[in-house]
Amino acid sequence: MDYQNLFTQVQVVAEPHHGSPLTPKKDERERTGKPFLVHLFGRLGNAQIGPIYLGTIGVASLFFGMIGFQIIGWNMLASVNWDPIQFIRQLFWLSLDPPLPKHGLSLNMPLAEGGWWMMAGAFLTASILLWWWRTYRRAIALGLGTHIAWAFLSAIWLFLVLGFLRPLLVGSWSEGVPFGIFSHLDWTAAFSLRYGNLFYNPFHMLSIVFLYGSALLFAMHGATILAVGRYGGEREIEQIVDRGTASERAGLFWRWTMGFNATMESIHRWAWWFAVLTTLTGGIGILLTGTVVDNWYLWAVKHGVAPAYPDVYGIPVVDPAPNFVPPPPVAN
Ligand code: 07D
Ligand code: 07D
Repeated sequence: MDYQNLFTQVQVVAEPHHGSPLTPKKDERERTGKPFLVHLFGRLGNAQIGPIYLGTIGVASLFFGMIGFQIIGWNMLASVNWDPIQFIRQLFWLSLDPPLPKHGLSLNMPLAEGGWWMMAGAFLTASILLWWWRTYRRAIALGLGTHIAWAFLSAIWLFLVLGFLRPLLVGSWSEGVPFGIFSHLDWTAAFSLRYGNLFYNPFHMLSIVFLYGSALLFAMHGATILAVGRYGGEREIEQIVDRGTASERAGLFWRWTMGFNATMESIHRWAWWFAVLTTLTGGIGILLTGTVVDNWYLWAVKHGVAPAYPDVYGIPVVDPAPNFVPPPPVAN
């Protein structure tokens, strides 16, 4: 029978191992927990669970993350009058919103007018930055390069632009993203509309190129390695140095079909750059919006990217936003 490697997998079961030895520095601990095997996990990945490294930074990150998560959750529960049934029913529609626009960049506003959002944001940001530090320090401790940490930092860059840096530049925390499943989608759609259609933002275009490219590369790479699994292609290192190996066949396939092929090393460099550039270019695009460019459609018309609307009424299209006069508040 042929070895088909799409749903089937080889589960190598060995005596649980503590992992390569560490030489802990002064402020470092050992990995904790007695490792054990779970067959079902072995069907997805490695069957061994633990030991895990619980350093000060990791514990602090989890602690801050829990606080941020709790602030969001309890605010959502309060918004449905502390009714647990409605909390579950409406969960995807519930939201903890950023401060009211009148508070600008103030750090002192009522909790119900954005104070809770500020706190949740601060705790979640602390948690994410501490987790970043953990990925950096654990890599060094294992003798690895720090590639994972720098890739993660690219995602954190977009996260900080969305919730911190752009609001800071335009002078209002109210520009930040709400915490909520559907409310953050509404924010995304409203943001695009408010700034004249994000499709015309060239950095949004670049971000999409790298997002789609990441999916394509991932599919090609995953499929290629599975396809040469029958020759032991996933055992990369011993494959690279010989002829007729899975690795050489994997390359040859693409050279035959496309005329050009990656190498065992370069494919991972491509993947890294595509993923990293998705959020790197994205963050640039968001930071330019409302700061350098107010309306991406008009920007695109000006630069010959988009055609102007036909001149039907004899008056040119202007950005409606700066001329918008909000209606007077309605008494309730
Ligand atoms: C598969 C790895 C696992 C990660 C998961 C996410 C939470 C949030 C909620 C505390 C690929 C865990 C989710 C911890 C819990 C609360 C209130 C990663 C994988 C499973 N979004 N977004 C989602 C975030 C932004 C957009 C889903 C985060 C921008 C659109 C999930 C951020 C804009 C769509 C989610 C963030 C935007 C989503 C699935 C931060 C522009 C969808 C995510 C920190 C980029 C999709 C209902 C996923 C969806 C979706 C989380 C930011 C747009 C809830 C944490 C502001 C258009 N986003 N998002 O699988 O189904 O990622 O929404 O910046 O269609 Mg989002
Ligand atoms: C959000 C990085 C932060 C995440 C971090 C993770 C936790 C979870 C979980 C323990 C995702 C923290 C994790 C807290 C812990 C557990 C379980 C990465 C994030 C640090 N767009 N759009 C993009 C497309 C439109 C809009 C990027 C497509 C419309 C806005 C991407 C289409 C409008 C923004 C993209 C489309 C619009 C974006 C996101 C099509 C809405 C952004 C890349 C086909 C009507 C963001 C420059 C990413 C951006 C963004 C794709 C359409 C709005 C390429 C394919 C026109 C406001 N869009 N978009 O990786 O960077 O996000 O824009 O229509 O801000 Mg868009």
